[in-house]
Amino acid sequence: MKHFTGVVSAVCPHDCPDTCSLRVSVEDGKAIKVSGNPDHPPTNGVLCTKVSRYTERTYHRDRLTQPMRRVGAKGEGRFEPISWDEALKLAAERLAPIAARAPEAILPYSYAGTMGLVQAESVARFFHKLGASLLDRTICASAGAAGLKYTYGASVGMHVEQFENSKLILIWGSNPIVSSVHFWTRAQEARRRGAKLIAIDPYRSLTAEKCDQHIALKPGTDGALALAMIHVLTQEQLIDADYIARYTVGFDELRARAALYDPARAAAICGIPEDVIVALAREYGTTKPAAIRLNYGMQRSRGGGNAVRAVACLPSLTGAWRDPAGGLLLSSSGFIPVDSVSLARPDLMPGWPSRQPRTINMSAIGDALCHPGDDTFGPKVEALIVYNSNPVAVAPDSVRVAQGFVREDLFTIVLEHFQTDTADYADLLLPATTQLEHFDVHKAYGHTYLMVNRQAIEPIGEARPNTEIFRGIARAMGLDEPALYETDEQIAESAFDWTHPALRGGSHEKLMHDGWIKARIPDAPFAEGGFPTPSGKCEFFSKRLLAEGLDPVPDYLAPHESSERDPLLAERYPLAMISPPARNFLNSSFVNVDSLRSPIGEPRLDIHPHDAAYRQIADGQRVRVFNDRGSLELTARVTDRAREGVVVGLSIWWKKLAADRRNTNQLTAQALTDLGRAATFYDCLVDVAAA
Ligand SMILES: Nc1nc2c(c(=O)[nH]1)N[C@H]1C(S)=C(S)[C@@H](COP(=O)(O)OP(=O)(O)OC[C@H]3O[C@@H](n4cnc5c(=O)[nH]c(N)nc54)[C@H](O)[C@@H]3O)O[C@H]1N2
Ligand SMILES: Nc1nc2c(c(=O)[nH]1)N[C@H]1C(S)=C(S)[C@@H](COP(=O)(O)OP(=O)(O)OC[C@H]3O[C@@H](n4cnc5c(=O)[nH]c(N)nc54)[C@H](O)[C@@H]3O)O[C@H]1N2
Ligand code: SF4
Ligand SMILES: [Mo]
Repeated sequence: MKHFTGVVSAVCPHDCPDTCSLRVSVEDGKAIKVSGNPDHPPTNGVLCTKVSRYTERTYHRDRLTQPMRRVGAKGEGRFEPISWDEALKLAAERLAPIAARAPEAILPYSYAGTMGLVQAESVARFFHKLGASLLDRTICASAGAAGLKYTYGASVGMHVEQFENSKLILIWGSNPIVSSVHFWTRAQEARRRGAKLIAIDPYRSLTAEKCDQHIALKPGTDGALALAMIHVLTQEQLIDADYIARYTVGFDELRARAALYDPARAAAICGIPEDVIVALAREYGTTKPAAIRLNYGMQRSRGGGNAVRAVACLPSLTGAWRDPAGGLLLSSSGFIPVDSVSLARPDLMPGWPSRQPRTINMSAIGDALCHPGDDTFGPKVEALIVYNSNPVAVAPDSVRVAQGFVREDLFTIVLEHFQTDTADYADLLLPATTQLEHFDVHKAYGHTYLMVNRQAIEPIGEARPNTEIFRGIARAMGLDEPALYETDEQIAESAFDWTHPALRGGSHEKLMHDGWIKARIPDAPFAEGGFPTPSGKCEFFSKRLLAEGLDPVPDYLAPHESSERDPLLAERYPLAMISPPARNFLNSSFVNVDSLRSPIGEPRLDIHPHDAAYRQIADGQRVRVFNDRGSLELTARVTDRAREGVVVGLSIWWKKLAADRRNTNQLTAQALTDLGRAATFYDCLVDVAAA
């Protein structure tokens, strides 16, 4: 491998629905270029701007190349290099006594720095063996996933390829030019073939400005819009009664609920004209095939789960599913039979399956780390192991998060490529390999291919794969569970359930040989119902929700921070802040890559001219954005891209690379969504003043 020259087939590891196939050109052991694989249909030879710079990130001067131990004060970010033997011994010495006394005081924290099933999902087995606390992984998609689960039965929907043939595409809470460029290519092709594209988004995003129509509703009000559409569709008989009768349950209850949301009421809630809502419903009900590309933007406020449910009802009401180019796509990950038990090995947990350790919600990590421990919470968190994530930058209510991380009595290990904001708080900082330096297998959530990532180059410096690091800690702790020592290749062998009908004709060997396999999913998966719910139908009415004591029919739930819920707060902080992804970054990844950060320069806040004038704020001026949780300084961009009453701070900046060492999560809250216990990043009232 050291002097290898040639092309290696890899997979983009990032949290993006497109999961591209990469071709890595290697010369004499060095990766020269990463390009999109032209043979892989979803990738079609194209990569986004950021991952085209993957070699710049891989060989970045700031890559962590050696294990390091903290020498400065907690959070100061001063370290000294140590050997791997010393590092693993230190980890073992600190973790072993906690594991023996109160294993739940150990908390792993991870998200989707890599989506590899080996380098991400399988690592949980180490923590299960210890009996460590479980992490509720809610920071991104769990409200939407719950919304789909209670309606369709799983995260399932249209094939991305089929959007090319749609005649109407609602791009709802989604900015695909930024976050799913391969879907956007399909949408443009549909447009060339005569389709109309409508963006539903409080912000005139790069995508919204290119659509035929842009409906700029207030953040967190999508549930009301969808219910008003249902109201119009049912009133005007723009529904498919046959599809409803055969393949859905709860139509009467849904119709009764929607009756409460006539277009006038929804218009007042959403802050958009009534006739726009009526026209949208009529267009949706009369255009065939009509498709919805839903994304996560709309589920990051209190009612996000219900909102996704309400939108998800639409294609079943109109029978849009009958056509392969009709229906809805939020995530298709539920089609792929990943063998999570073989990967994560929950059976290693002491007492499994009757007893499980406590679960800590990652979206409230600030409160969890600051909690002193008691009978209901259980033991105080004493050891935190962070991998594949940068919580000090990305988790909500950052002031509180930092308060937790800075605790002197918390032992923190961080596995990273770079010295991120989180790494600054480590006691032990361990260098991890990037996707070019390790092996993995992947599934996607925006297409239905299983894929193999082959190692292209030797690890940089002394970096090691996550799996290898945990094998090392397990060995240093003297753990004698064979599953903890499986090689990456052995782990990959059991990553998928090859007996599942979707993988008929496939095998691990075939996957290794071919590099990818497309799961067998019908083109129009729900043309004749067959939803993976308990009833086998699309559940407008969910008995499961009822059994959990929740509303069985979708409703609109006003944001936590809104005049409906908290008029006094809304008076003090009249602007709603959203902080959706920036084009050149992938969450907080790539912010430290100069060629991607320098075109943006500095973090900004988009504010509507009226809101700016009222506060005597000029374009380009430094402003302070604040609420009771915190404040930060940004440069104002006065623009009607942000609708009135909404300010937009494209995220997620590395704090330490901002002038005031802060980012928008200074302001966001730890409050959770209605379903899925998810984070509510876009449910956040603020005010703005000249700095
Ligand atoms: N370049 C880039 N790509 C990314 C990411 C990134 O950081 N950068 N992040 C990745 C990750 S982790 C994820 S989860 C996905 C996210 O992917 P998406 O969910 O598609 O996120 P965005 O692309 O930002 O689109 C969200 C849009 O929703 C809008 N929005 C905000 N609040 C609301 C609301 O209440 N209702 C409606 N209707 N719209 C609202 C925002 O203004 C924004 O334009 O993207 C992935 N891809
Ligand atoms: N204000 C605001 N906050 C948000 C959001 C928002 O829209 N607005 N979006 C939220 C969403 S949708 C998400 S998904 C989260 C994302 O939060 P995270 O999943 O934490 O994503 P990143 O910020 O990209 O951080 C991933 C880290 O993992 C590291 N990494 C990558 N590969 C590996 C590996 O193989 N091994 C190890 N050890 N490390 C690796 C990277 O270097 C990077 O620092 O942020 C959330 N935070
Ligand atoms: S971030 Fe998305 S679009 Fe970019 S290379 Fe990765 S999978 Fe493809
Ligand atoms: Mo995400």
